[in-house]
Amino acid sequence: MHYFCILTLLGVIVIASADNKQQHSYGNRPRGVALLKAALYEEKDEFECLDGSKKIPFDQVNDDYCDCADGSDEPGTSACPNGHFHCLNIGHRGLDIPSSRVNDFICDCCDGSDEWDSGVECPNVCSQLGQKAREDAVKYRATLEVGFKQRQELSKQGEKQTTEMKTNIGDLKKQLDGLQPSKDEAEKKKNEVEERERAAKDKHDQAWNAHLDEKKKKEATELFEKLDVDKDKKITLNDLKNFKEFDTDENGEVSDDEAKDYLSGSDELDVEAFIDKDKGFREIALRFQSKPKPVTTEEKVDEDNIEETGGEEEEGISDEVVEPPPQASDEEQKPPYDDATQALIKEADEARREYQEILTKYNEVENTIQDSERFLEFDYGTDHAWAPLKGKCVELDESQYTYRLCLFDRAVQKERGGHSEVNLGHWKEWTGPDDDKHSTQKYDRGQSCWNGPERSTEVVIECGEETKLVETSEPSKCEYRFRLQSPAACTDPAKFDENAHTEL
Ligand code: MAN
Repeated sequence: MHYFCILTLLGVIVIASADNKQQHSYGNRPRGVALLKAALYEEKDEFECLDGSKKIPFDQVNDDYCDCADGSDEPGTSACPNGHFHCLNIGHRGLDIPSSRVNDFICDCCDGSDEWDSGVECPNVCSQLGQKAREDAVKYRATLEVGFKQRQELSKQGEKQTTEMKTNIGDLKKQLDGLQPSKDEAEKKKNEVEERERAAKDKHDQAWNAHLDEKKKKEATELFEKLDVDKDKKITLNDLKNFKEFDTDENGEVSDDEAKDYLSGSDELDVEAFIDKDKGFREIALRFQSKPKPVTTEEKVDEDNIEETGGEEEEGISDEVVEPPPQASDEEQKPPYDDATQALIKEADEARREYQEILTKYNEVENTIQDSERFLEFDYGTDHAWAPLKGKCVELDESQYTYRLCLFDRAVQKERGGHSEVNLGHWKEWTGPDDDKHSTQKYDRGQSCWNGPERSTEVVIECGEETKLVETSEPSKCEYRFRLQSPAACTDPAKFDENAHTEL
């Protein structure tokens, strides 16, 4: 019995010593509980876990043993892995930290309250930090004041711009509808006159071609008659053997094969075939053109193989010179179109000009509509404040590069002093969290990285008095991050005041 009493006494002493350690400035609340949660931790016989899952004796709160699944029974120790410790940070700003940071030998709270049992001395720096934070807040408040006014201005402009554009699109579409009949009419007229113009030109051209054909036929017939030495109305191999022009290998005689080459592979050609076989006639004509010289006796004697090919008396080549057919068909100028055709050409030119004029106007209107519709496809924020900034470019020099961002268009990296540009991404979308969507932009599909992804850029946006790039970095290869300030991101200072008030 005596022994039992001693144990009980020892237990009381241990608890009392734990209590002693609970010297803190949380008032009646257990250590680590924010003032806002005071009512939930009011001292009673029992404590109910905040998720309602369990009730435990109140003295098990902060007993360094985790009882509640949500960690709510250990706000002041590191016993629960999912619990939270609230630093009061008087003089600065209260802060919730994960329980695991309690007594981990690292000072997390500016008042040092998280290291209450580790032995680590954490100086209370809240008043200095608080002072700095208050100064920063005052500056930020002033920026918000100026920036928000500008944002309201931008918003007004943006709204005007988008409404005007919408109205414009309506007007332009009407204009387009109005232009359509005149455009159709002008096109119809142009097609109709062009049809007549083509017919008249064709007639003229056909007459000209018929004339050329006739002329060619005459020339061919004349040539045929000259080549038809034996006048049997056929040009045969024997006929051609009379002309040095067909002695392709220039051995002093025209062989069967050489002659055949000029008769398109045949042994003989009558006048119709000769005329028809345009190629044959042309080649013969050209042959005469390129070798107009008659064959001299001297030349014949010089040939080595005269003996072998037989006497020049019977089989040699005659001196007769065949005049090449005149090439008049190529040289003769096509006569000008007759007056009626010329009048039609003029009429068609005028119809083309009129159609072109109206088409250009129509296309201009159509392009303006398309540009406006494309402009309106973008999300310019809830108050359209980003609309006037579309296409605006800002630059920043960072190490060896100049970075440029053209809003809603693309991001670029340029070697300083160099000319070539690397595309860091085309406009993709707003990527901020649901409740602050317009705080981050994404640009992707940039130039491919060697052995890596296509370059892309995330633009993190904060309030500033002017739209400018303030920082650029490449956190991982070919993935860039820009920090952009802009009045379009400034929120209402009244809201800031409200929040500041709530925090206090
Ligand atoms: C260039 C620049 C860099 C990038 C490398 C990747 O030098 O675009 O930003 O990291 O290419 O090869």
